[in-house]
Amino acid sequence: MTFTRHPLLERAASQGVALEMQGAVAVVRLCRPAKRNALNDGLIEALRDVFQNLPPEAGAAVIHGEGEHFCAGLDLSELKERDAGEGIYHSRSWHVALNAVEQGRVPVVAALHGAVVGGGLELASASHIRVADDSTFYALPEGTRGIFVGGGGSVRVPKLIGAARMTDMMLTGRVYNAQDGERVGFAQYLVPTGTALTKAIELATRIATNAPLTNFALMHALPRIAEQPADHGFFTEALISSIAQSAPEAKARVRAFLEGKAAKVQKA
Ligand code: 1HE
Repeated sequence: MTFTRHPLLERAASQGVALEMQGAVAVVRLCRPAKRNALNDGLIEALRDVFQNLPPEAGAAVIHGEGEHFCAGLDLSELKERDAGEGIYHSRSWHVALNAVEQGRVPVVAALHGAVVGGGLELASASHIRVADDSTFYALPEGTRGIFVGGGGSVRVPKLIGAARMTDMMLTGRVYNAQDGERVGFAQYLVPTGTALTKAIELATRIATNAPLTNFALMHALPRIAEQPADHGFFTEALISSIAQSAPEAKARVRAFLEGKAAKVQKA
């Protein structure tokens, strides 16, 4: 592993978010294990800076947490003195940081283990793929703490599990274990305890070999198309698919298949 040096990345590391390159994969680590990677303002700022300034050689990213848990959510010790106005700006600062994850330059794979709760679940939901190990559990304790999600959770979590399940989690404090979490749609992959990071890096390594325009279309066009009325969606799809297929790289990949030089799809 080589460490990438950039002034903002150096500052991010001092705020608790480290970046290492593994080939074309930017491996981003929350490093506040003593506080279960609870997200204070410094960590949120660091996440924003890291995802807005990924090295040009990064073709995909992985995010994971140091210690026994992925992330315990908002650092509750920072909540106590904030008034309503400050709360709005605070929530908006999370939106900027998590948008940098979701709408950045490269797809992001979250490697989950232990607690993925509150703002930690909001962060995981901003990633494009979630790989969970058997120790993972999901919760939205905001409901029992007398607060509400503020990091984009009310937009992103229902897209994964539906508004009814999210309502239940927040009203009743329901916790999903790893197996049920995969079943309801939190994670696309469920792996043995201790292997989520390896699996996430493996997936990200493969993602980094995709044509950049395909990755761009999946990150930026698909979520918008999915929210458009069907007729608008069909139109947007026609535009983005024609742009993607016009790229020289797409033509080279299709030619390679037709000439028998590219892998076939294998039976699962
Ligand atoms: C924290 C936080 C935190 C741990 N803010 N300090 N999130 C929550 O409501 C979840 C709160 N945390 C927990 O339920 C548990 O800590 C865990 C299940 C995640 C982990 O349990 P455990 O037994 O491994 O650790 P611990 O002993 O509870 O915590 C270790 C230390 O981390 C301890 O501090 P210490 O000084 O006594 O060692 C904890 O106080 C501290 N810690 N979690 C501050 N969250 C944009 S809006 C989002 C809104 C939310 O995210 S609300 C949900 C907040």
